[in-house]
Amino acid sequence: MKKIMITGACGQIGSELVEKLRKEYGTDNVLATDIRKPTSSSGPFEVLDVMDAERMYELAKQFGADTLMHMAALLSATAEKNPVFAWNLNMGGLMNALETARKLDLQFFTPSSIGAFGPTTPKDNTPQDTLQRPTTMYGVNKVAGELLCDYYYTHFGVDTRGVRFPGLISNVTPPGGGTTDYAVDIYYKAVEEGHYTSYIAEGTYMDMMYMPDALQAIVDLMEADGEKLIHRNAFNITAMSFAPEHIAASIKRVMPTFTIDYDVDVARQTIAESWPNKIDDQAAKDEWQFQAQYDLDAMTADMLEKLRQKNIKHAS
Ligand code: AKB
Repeated sequence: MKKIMITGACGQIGSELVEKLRKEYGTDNVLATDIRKPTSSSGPFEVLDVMDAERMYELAKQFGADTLMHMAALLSATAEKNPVFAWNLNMGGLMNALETARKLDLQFFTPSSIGAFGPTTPKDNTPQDTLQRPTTMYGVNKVAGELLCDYYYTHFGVDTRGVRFPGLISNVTPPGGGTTDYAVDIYYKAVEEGHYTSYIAEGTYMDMMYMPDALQAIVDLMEADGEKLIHRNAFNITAMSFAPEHIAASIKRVMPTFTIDYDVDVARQTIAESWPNKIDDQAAKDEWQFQAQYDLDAMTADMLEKLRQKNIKHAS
């Protein structure tokens, strides 16, 4: 993997992935693309609407890409508000990206999500291969995307790879429009106000992961020996599973005055309840030695420290 083009490079994952890959493979070997221009760029950048198949293909060709990482997508809560647009963007963008990969023989990565599961999926230790009948448009897109990636591998030999990400927590670029975003917001509000009102109800468990582990997982999966991969796409991966009261307790261990209360948002709560409590990531561990480094308290310590440093910067 040497010449990598990324779509959705200004998003929550994309913005940090670009920096990680530039460190690993060299600044000029990573082309960042997004529909909006970043305020600053550490290397090559091109504006790209993922619905524009021709421009996507031309940019990848001109850059001499050997890898395409397709990150542009609408998240669960936003997709639910505008399902037709979500279908067009999430599926149209993915189709254009897979076609670009097929025509140029690129290695390919795109993330699926715990959103690919639904209320009839086993909730605890959710197996890698199980029932997938999601009840959200995002989930429908993710299941279709997983199948499409499998199809491009089996029918066209495209080296497609992917993971099912849990909620991702980071202190760099805020997420937008996700159901798991509360687990990011809570840290910002803890530092800014010492209090958080959660839109997700007490007792609602979801899988989560700190961003450095998510980025390392992408690199490790893409570097893994393809011969050893049985699943290729949509590997379950997780680092921790918690409910709002557990993340609050973790913050309290560092900031004893922190408080939480609840004002549940029915739309996002319904989505959360349709997702697993905790997925089983043994296949990722067996096939490409996935291992997360951060547990809840390690993540909390790092998040609070980084956000406090940022605050000091803002204040000065
Ligand atoms: C969301 O909440 O929509 C995402 C996801 C779990 O895919 N963070």
